[in-house]
Amino acid sequence: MNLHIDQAKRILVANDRGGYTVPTDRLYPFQWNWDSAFVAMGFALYDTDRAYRELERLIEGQWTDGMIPHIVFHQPSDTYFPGPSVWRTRHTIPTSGITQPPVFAIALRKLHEATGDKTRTLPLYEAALKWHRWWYAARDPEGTGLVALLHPWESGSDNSPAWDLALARVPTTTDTPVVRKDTGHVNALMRPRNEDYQRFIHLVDTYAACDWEPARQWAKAPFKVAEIQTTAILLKAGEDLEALAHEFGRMEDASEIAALNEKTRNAILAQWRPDLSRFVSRDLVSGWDIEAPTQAGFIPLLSLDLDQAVVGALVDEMKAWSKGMKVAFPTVKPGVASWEPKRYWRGPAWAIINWLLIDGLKRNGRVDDAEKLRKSTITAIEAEGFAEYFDPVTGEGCGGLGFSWTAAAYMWLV
Ligand code: 2M8
Repeated sequence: MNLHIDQAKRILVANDRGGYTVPTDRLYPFQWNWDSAFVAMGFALYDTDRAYRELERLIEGQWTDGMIPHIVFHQPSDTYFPGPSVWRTRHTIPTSGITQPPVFAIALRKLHEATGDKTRTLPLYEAALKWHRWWYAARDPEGTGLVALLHPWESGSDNSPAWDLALARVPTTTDTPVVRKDTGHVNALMRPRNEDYQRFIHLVDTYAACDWEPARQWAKAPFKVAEIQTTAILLKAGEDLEALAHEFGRMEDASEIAALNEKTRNAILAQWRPDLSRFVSRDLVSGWDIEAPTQAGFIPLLSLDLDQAVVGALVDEMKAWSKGMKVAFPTVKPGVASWEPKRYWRGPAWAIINWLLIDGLKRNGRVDDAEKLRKSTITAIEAEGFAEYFDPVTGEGCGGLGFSWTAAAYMWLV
């Protein structure tokens, strides 16, 4: 019996708030979109009913236009900022007004494979397809195949150096007073800086003034990034939705999704930069490539069967970043000026990112490299516990503790 698996399950019990799981107590007291998808995959290993509940509770927050918001505020809590009164979305169940990477359909396919329960999977498939269409309609209105983010929080990698240039154009003025709660729970040195929060909230104010209407937001957005990590995840979700559509005999859905997948596959391939050995995002305000060296550039491994020359270059680059690190994989290239090994998405290693990379390495035939990354992740968690993330230099567990997606990742990877 692996005691760590027991502990991981206990974390998910402790973070249960009635059929949904908070990322961790107090720091994140609501249901987060991609956290719940990772958690559902963890539950799928031993409690499929609970896994379905996790996804069912998340879609209670789905908007009529198809968006599944990044936070669903099922019950009030005063330990988090910004809460529902800042978002002003006027949704029946209070939610935020932005979204997060679409891991949901990836989790749903795994869950369906575990149960074969069409009755329970089908409504979730419908919700996922509606959201998939929303991504293309609202976040790629020009039909490029890459989807854009209008807020760094949508990436899940909130203060990544990838946003530094694009975010610098966003004013620090806000209509809403910024009253941070996060730095009361964890060390401020591990969190985004105050000016980041000013800009995050400036964006929320801007979109609330557009009544959260996608076309108005698109026209007004001071931050607009066609993002490679989210698009790569969307493509994997598209592959999984296409497989479910076939399974359910939904042939029209299947061909619609296949066409979107094909367009996105080509669009991602066009973002390969051989001189950087990475894929890059594009800043749609300036029209420039985003060259900041972050983990996002490797995530296309997850959803593309790449040429071996490209895989070789990606893997060599990944190895160079991991060299001398106690824990792989650093989310920013060690040694560059923006690298801060303890500060959130500016350098630390995250179990869920490793999970995506491990799947991507396996898909592209790099089983040994996947195995090394798997061991590094497991070892870090067993040494330090189920922390939100890890300092790759020292291995120290950082951020929130008793963290749900780290528990789910452990169960999946061990
Ligand atoms: C972090 O983001 C939230 C905002 O969504 C925050 O800092 O308040 C990110 O790590 C994000 O990826 C994650 O989903 C969320 C909850 O774990 O926390």
